[in-house]
Amino acid sequence: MAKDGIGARVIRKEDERHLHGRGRFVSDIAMPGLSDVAFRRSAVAHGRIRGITKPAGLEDRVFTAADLTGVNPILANSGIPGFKTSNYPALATDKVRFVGECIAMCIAPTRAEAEDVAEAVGLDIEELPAVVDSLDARRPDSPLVHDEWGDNLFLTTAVNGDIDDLAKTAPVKVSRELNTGRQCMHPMEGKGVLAYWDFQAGQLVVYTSTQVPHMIRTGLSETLGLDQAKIRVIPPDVGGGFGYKCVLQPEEICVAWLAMTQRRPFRWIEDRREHLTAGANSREHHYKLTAYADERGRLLGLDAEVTVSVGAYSVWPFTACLEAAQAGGNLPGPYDFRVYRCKTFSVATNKPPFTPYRGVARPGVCFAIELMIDAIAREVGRDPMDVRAENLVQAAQMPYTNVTGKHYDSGDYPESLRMAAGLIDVAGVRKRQASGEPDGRRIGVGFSTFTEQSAHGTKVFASWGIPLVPGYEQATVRLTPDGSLEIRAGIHTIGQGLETTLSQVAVEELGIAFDAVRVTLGDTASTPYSTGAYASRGMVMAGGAVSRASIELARRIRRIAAHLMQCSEDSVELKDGAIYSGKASISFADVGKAWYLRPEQLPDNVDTMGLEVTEGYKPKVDSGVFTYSTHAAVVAVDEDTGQVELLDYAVVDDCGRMVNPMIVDGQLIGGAVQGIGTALFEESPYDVHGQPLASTLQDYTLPGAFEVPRMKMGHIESLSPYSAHGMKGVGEGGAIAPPGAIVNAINDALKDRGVELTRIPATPERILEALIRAEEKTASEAVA
Ligand code: MCN
Ligand code: SMO
Repeated sequence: MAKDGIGARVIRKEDERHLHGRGRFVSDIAMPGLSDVAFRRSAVAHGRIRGITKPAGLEDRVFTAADLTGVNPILANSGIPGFKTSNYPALATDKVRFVGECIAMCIAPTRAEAEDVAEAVGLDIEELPAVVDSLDARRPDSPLVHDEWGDNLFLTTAVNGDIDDLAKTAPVKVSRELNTGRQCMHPMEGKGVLAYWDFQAGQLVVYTSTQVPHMIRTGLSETLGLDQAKIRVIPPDVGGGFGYKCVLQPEEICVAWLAMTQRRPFRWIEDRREHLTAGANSREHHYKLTAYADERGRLLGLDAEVTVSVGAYSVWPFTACLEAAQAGGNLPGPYDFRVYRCKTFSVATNKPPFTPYRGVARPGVCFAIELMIDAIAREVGRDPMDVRAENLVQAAQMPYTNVTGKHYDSGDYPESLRMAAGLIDVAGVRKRQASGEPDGRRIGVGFSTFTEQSAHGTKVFASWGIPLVPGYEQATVRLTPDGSLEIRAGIHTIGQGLETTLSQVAVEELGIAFDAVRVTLGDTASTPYSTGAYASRGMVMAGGAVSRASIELARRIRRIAAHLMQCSEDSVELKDGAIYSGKASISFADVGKAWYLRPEQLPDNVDTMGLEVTEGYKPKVDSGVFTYSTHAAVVAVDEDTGQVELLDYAVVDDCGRMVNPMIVDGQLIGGAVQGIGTALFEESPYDVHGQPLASTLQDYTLPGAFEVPRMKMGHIESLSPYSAHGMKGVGEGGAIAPPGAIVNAINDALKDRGVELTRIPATPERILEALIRAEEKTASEAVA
């Protein structure tokens, strides 16, 4: 391994500026003549717009749909037959379909003044009955979110495994209904966008807090009707994205339109209330599952119905059907069974559109299948850990193609379970459980294991039916005349450390010093096209591109160096920040100087391609590379208050070759904290009229330091045969497993009380309710 290359725990490059408060986020950008934008948003979940009145004297400060002539709505169409496309206008036209939908855009020198203008806008809206619950939305008599559809179904899909025969013969049958709560993402920095017209370049310049700058350029071009060459998108520092910032947002279109038409700078910065009520929504799933097993709890088949409440509109480019497609495809998880039937329903409701969120569908499916595994174990009277271990795909079966055709490339799933059990000392916990806690609380232990498709290829994305299919990744590497290295890639760093890890890949291939590497990401004017950072693809895809480009650059450097050192190219070695041939050495600067500044000294056989290389990475196998993980939780439950304390928590993960093990740990811990939020705290509830009930962080509980235990980390490094250096993705995984592990642990703690929770977040209120219900049931059985 090169010093500071792949595998090194290098301190992150980006932290120098962030820890000193010198990062530059959208709201840090000052510009002469900048106007702020505030939106007048719908206060009703469903309504017909009868009239909008601009406040007298302020007409030129207010813009409505009628002003946005020539602006196309967001049309996130899917190629899948039967998918209904929603017409998502940047500003509402005839109807509003969720609380928070943008109706009017108001401008002023400051945000406070812009908000005053927004409040003065007169709205005449006829309120209509709202559709809030996803199962209600499926009923034939439900109000319609989109009148012309005739129902509320964006899409239904079906996988028709032969489950009926199995249902007749299987010795064990377990049925459950499970629910996951609706959630927000809460990056530290909310969404933000600033746009101006650059007269010199003849371009609309859009600074936006995004994971996907090149895609935003494509999306703005389509909605604004402006050539892509006339749009430059620059993502400054991004304070977390988590999926929320990988779709085109109406506010982005509005602010860009203002700058395009008025030719001066405008910006909108999302506030926390906008984030909570109008912005990011995700995670809300309903499952109806029946599992069939043998007497030992060996899973034979699964019959599933998944309903996702995807909100009012389809987001671009990931659409309203990605979540359910992922749910249906991933529900079988890391388990080895061959019969699967699954119907999915992506239903429109009067809630904000559904955006991808770290893990995309898999926190839900992992919760669902992991609770089923424990339920089966209880049904057959065995320890859930043993039943889980026997059902997992075994190491000897690798590579393994599962019941939905996913190709698990490498690894030892049961070993991750054994390691996690060791880290939390499961035997010790069982002993402690048997002897009882001195404070009367009940303790329990739970596991959850998943496998996660990462860095998948074009065919997989295309099969999900999305309007823009993510392709390959590209990167440019360039040696400068003074021997530094510049990396340019169209992907962006959003907190996950790519500036550092892409540098490490280049260091590994080129032997150049880590500090000599500079990374520019995301600016559409200076980086090759990329679809961006999402789907845990950055390391494998952009890392793969940097690797290939660096290998080619190394070849070119060797040729020039061989001439300068008068040796054969084969004897040239790039290592430890210099260029060697035996004991002789020259610097990277010597090569840079020779090519750029003194080319007359180079022989004719040095090709003219120079010291700048752009290369791409395309997954070898379209199904991508599969990371897997087991989380283990030990909880204490207080039966009087319903409070859950996490006593111990372990994460064992295999993301192939870790480029920076410190960053990998950070990714896993950060993800797990979000997963703990999903499991125990976070929810965006809505009342029957579609009014959001959590509009401040007082109503929406995020886990803080007190709620999160010190996590124990374990790693397996089984290299993927399909990626550069055997890397696999890791960005999302941490968030996937906590709900399954934690709720299994709570159910384990309360099993003697006849309690089994099936809904998250598992709040104290829900736990107390379940305890009371179980008590009532026991009492009524005693009477009978
Ligand atoms: N890495 C590594 N070795 C590997 C794999 C990854 O060192 N074998 C490091 C790399 O620095 C890489 C990071 O871990 O950038 C995450 O890896 P990867 O799985 O390739 O994910 P991406 O780079 O594509 O990042 C996106 C991913 C997603 S989809 C979400 S959602 C998410 C996440 O990363 N959002 C994040 N992690 C986040 N972390 C922060 N701080 N903020 C977010 O918004
Ligand atoms: S939700 Mo991550 O941006 O794929």
